[in-house]
Amino acid sequence: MIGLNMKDSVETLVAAYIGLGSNLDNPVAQINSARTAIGSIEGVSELAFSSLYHSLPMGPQDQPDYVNAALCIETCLTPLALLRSLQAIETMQGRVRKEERWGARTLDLDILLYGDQEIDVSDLKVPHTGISERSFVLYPLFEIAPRLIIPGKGVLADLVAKCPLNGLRQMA
Ligand code: A4P
Ligand code: MG
Repeated sequence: MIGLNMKDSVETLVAAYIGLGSNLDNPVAQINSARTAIGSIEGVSELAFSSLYHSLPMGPQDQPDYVNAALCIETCLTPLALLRSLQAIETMQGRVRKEERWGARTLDLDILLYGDQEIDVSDLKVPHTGISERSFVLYPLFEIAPRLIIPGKGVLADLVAKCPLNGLRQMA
């Protein structure tokens, strides 16, 4: 794992939300081991983890269905340090980046929210792009943070009310 130094950390702890997705090589196991790995990052502790959700693929349809979940953490990592740590976990769990947009993957870890910040730099957009239209993001997030406000997008409960399930279902 990447070592923590002063420029990777902020002074006050921030609540951040991470979206987890997988549709290859035992997605349930992928999501559960990613949860453990994220909780083991230096400077990160878990606050809440949603149920697992079964979802239909957004993007190319010739790929398996997904398992999605949302995780709330408390962290002293900067947004970019958190992104690097999440990408290292994706790589450790066999993620291969291909040309095809939105193709199948063992693990996708997206920073959905970082405190109440809006971030727009070349490697990182927060809130995550498309957050307000994706059932597989909104419903797991709503389960763990029903009163959340999404910076620049509005009240999460209102976004959920407007978003069809699109085949999303909570797994047992
Ligand atoms: N990046 C920018 N902002 C962020 C952020 N907030 N969190 C950059 C994480 N990464 C962020 O990501 C591409 C680049 O986005 C990274 O280099 C990072 O610097 P990636 O993980 O390499 O590729 P990707 O995930 O395929 O790209 P993209 O466009 O972010 O895809 P999405 O939006 O993550 O969607 N269907 C279902 N049912 N469930 C899913 O979870 N996921 C996707 C991928 C497609 N279809 C899906 C699902
Ligand atoms: Mg992604």
